Amino acid sequence: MHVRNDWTREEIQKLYEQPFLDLVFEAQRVHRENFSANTIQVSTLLSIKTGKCPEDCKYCSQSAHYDSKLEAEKRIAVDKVIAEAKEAKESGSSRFCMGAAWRNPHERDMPYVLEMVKEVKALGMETCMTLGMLNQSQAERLRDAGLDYYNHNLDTSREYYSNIISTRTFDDRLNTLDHVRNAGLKVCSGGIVGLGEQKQDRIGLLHELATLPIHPESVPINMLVPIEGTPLEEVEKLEVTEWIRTIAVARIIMPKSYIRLSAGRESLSDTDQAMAFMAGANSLFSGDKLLTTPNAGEGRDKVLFSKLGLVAEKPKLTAAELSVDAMAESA
Ligand code: SAM
Ligand code: DTB
Ligand code: SF4
Repeated sequence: MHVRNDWTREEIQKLYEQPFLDLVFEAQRVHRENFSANTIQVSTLLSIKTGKCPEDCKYCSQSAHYDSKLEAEKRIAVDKVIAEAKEAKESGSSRFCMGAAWRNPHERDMPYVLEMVKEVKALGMETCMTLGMLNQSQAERLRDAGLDYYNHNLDTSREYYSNIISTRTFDDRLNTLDHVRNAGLKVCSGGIVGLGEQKQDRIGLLHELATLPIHPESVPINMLVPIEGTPLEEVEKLEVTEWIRTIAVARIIMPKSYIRLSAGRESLSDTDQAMAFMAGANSLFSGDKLLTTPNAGEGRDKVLFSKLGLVAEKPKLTAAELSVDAMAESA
């Protein structure tokens, strides 16, 4: 299938606004052309530095600008991270995603994150980090340490961005994505719905993602988890069908990308999630916790996978990585 980076906003709007069942049907057709129908990629998240973030993202429990009652935590020890990664691997996760509440990593943080990447990678897992803005040299050093993916979301449309975050710009986000891409890392970038945005903003976000020079390999579609104490605490809940429409359009316009069910799953029924898989979602975060908020736990996901006949994807490792993995397992 031909992958397009020249989608117009009008084309995306037309896809988004078609009757729901036509949209989901088309998304499932595109999905089956590009992926195996019943396989889901599973990642696990861990917060390696929690809270007191200098950024003012209005949705976030970790921003120092709001009183969200979150208990802040300093950088956690690398040993602890490795123990969590091993546990995630044993429970069937193929990728380990480490997040820090920073505007950007300071140079003094680099040895810490680089060591962590090396050690998680040595377990035979795919590695992902989300640490805020990166400069070119930081992206390259992360790549050299064995980082596979970098998560950095565009979050919402360019027009709505300043209503949600004022401490950085949409172009700051695009610059970091450029550095990550130039370093040869895989990109994980998506957004949040349910911020009080309009349909036009969801369409605008999809348009930005699908017209990047190379589509992100992974596209998380988060649904707002309202956090007490943040400005978006009382925002009106978005219709689940709008979240599913966003997923379905993402699947159609970025046919080779993994579309990830991210935050917000805990509050959704199994049938809502089944509909999201039907709309082409094929990855998710497992475990009881996301970064700071509860997630549909492992037990609930096992039941969901078994009910729907879904299987977790095995990590995609090179032959050399697989032999390291086998050695680690026999040790
Ligand atoms: N600090 C880094 C950054 O912002 O790039 C990485 C961590 S941040 C928590 C990662 C993403 O999680 C955000 O871009 C946003 O899409 C999502 N997120 C954060 N808080 C959320 C919430 N309350 N509900 C839904 N998604 C949320
Ligand atoms: C993404 O798009 N969603 C994940 C991951 N990337 C880092 C984070 C969701 C965070 C939800 C709110 C919380 O747990 O603090
Ligand atoms: Fe900080 Fe990321 Fe939360 Fe924004 S989303 S406040 S950058 S941790």
